[in-house]
Amino acid sequence: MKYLKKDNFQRVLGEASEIPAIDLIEVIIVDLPFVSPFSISSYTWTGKEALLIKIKAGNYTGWGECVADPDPFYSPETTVSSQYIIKEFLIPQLTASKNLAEYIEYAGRVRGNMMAKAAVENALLDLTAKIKGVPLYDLLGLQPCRIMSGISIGIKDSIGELISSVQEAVDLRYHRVKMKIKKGKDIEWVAAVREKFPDLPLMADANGDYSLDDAEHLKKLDEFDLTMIEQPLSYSDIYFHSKLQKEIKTPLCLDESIHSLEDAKSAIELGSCRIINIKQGRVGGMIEALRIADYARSMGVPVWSGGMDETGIGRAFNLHLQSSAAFTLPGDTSETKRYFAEDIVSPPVELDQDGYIDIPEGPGIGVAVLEEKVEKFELRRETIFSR
Ligand code: OSB
Ligand code: MG
Repeated sequence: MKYLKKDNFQRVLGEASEIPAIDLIEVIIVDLPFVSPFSISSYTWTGKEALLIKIKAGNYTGWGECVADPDPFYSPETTVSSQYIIKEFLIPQLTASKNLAEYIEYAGRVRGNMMAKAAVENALLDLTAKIKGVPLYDLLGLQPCRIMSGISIGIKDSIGELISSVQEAVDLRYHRVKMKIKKGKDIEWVAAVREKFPDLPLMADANGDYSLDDAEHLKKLDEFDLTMIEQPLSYSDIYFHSKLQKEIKTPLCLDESIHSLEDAKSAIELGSCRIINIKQGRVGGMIEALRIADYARSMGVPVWSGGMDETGIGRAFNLHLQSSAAFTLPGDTSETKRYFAEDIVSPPVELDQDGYIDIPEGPGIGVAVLEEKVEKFELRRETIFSR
């Protein structure tokens, strides 16, 4: 079985729960310009500002990426708020803990701040896998496989522009296309794409732009055979999605309002969604992501891996995650070159002829972090621990 049955953290890190002797921990904030701006219903980004964590232990270096943006327009967490939580709470406990179990228990007491927690966990997992000399998927007890690709196309100025972006994605053999929608750029826009691409696996993401009062309007999307509608209602809502799901035929998918296994259980029990977008960076890391995936699978709810326009570091974690057999739908992992002219890792993510992506081989996340590129895009850096 490719998916994890037991408690993942215990299995993965419990046996070897010593924390490696850490020499240095740095937080580095980088800002990579996008090839073109990316718009969702709530905001437009022109680049990816990301907080990176670098943990050095002897000759090994583990990397983590925090998916928070500098602004609170997707999530309440920001690069600055996560830097604060990491520096003041997570790292002091990590370096004072005798073993990982102690740190994990403490991290569980820190409420919210899942993006900050994920970044620290990422770096620890990458470091641990590198010390053991195994790929990250292997550390997590997963089997490598070809990963299905998917693309998230931002809101465009015109329907014509949208159609040509979808055409490019289809030509590259992406396995499914997600289009962003918002009030005023929805029914007509989806209809136009569906008319041009009748058989395309297509879905729409509203990033919380609607309310239950818009149910009649949203029901018009039922005629376009979308695989799902992602987060139509508020970023924090679970309950009203259950009411909407009863009225609409198209499966709903939750993104923003799922931060933990508990949230996933509430959503599935209430019938708020029939599909879940799992972003490891939004739910506190790979371990919680796998817990949610396993639970959803046991409930017959398909999941897929979302993305946060990550640099190559976060993107590599998303790829390893998708080696879990619970991820049965194509995610939002697309080619590096559509986001960045230059990335901070090598090799870039590329699609093969059939639109699949290979998981990078090699210890840890399997991609090499190019420190000269990190320096090139660096905004600021802080040493938060040194021996
Ligand atoms: O809602 O999934 C989202 C990007 C930034 C913030 C929110 C979302 C997204 C994406 C892009 O859809 C996913 C990606 O290409 O990494
Ligand atoms: Mg989304």
